[in-house]
Amino acid sequence: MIQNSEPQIPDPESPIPNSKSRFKSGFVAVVGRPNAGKSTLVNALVGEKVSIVTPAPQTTRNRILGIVNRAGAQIILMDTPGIHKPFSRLNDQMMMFVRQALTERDLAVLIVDAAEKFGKGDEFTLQFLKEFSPRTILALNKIDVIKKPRLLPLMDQYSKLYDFEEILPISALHGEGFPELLEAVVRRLPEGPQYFPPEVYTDQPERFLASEIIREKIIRHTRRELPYVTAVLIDDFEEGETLTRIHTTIMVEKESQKPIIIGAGGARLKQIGTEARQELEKLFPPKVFLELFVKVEPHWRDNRAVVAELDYRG
Ligand SMILES: Nc1nc2c(ncn2[C@@H]2O[C@H](COP(=O)(O)OP(=O)(O)OP(=O)(O)O)[C@@H](O)[C@H]2O)c(=O)[nH]1
Ligand SMILES: [Mg+2]
Repeated sequence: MIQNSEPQIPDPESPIPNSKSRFKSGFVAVVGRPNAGKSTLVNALVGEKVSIVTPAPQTTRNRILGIVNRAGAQIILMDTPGIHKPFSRLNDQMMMFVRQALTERDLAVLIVDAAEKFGKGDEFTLQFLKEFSPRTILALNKIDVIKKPRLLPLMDQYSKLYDFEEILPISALHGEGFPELLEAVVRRLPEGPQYFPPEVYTDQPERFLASEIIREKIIRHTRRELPYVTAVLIDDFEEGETLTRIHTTIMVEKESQKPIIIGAGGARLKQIGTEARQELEKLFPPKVFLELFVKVEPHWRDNRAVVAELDYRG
């Protein structure tokens, strides 16, 4: 488990249940279309990077817990992959994680990119949500980039499509609307135990977190040429006092994709490695030795063993 060195201090601004009420806690499924801003929101509310963020859709491939502690409450956010129609074993597994989160939830938060026009993907998402009919707060995200008059008609449109508990405008990037959102969530949580000690903020093993950080850098450098087709497997992870050694395999599907990752004279892979190592050294100080090996694994997205290996709980 990854832990904070300092326990989170309850936020004095946070919604405080009145002194007579008991501790509230619960699991909150954060769902929505790919790229809506789910992971950005979870990171911002937790106050730590628990889930990678890129401008590419289908970045998140797992169900990732991010734990928010507030006075009198513990909110366990479940970040999930974007809701989409799956066409491979990997995508089936991603959607299985969304179903799992929607099954286990006490509450759901649906994140919608308010800057995007309502379309088929939104209809599909609402249809999907209705199969589980959770109590759901709708968060209209990215209000920093939309014209304000757009908001009311959108709220009106959504209110007719699902019986939302509340509809709130937010900007996950700039923290707008967070107090209202947190208050709306905590108000609907059941009374319950503190599931996690306050210093724990995610459930991910260190080696999985490391593979995700590397994958984020790969996507950021190659998303236009290589959408969806890369995966990172940790072959060896040795944490030492002065050095953490991480040996990884980056998978692509075709021989022609290998040079795209490696770049001219290895420049791109070097850049990916440097950026990943710098971030990894913050998690595993003082130094990280990172080895990246690129391998062609044809059709890995339909390979049962490979896809199963990407599930860190499996
Ligand atoms: N302008 C703006 N951009 C945002 C906001 N929230 C998220 N983004 C951007 O939207 C993109 C996608 O964000 P993510 O958090 O990765 O979205 P996601 O819903 O987790 O995406 P998947 O994991 O692919 O399903 C990134 O480039 C974010 O920086 C916001 O409030 N305003
Ligand atoms: Mg995500």
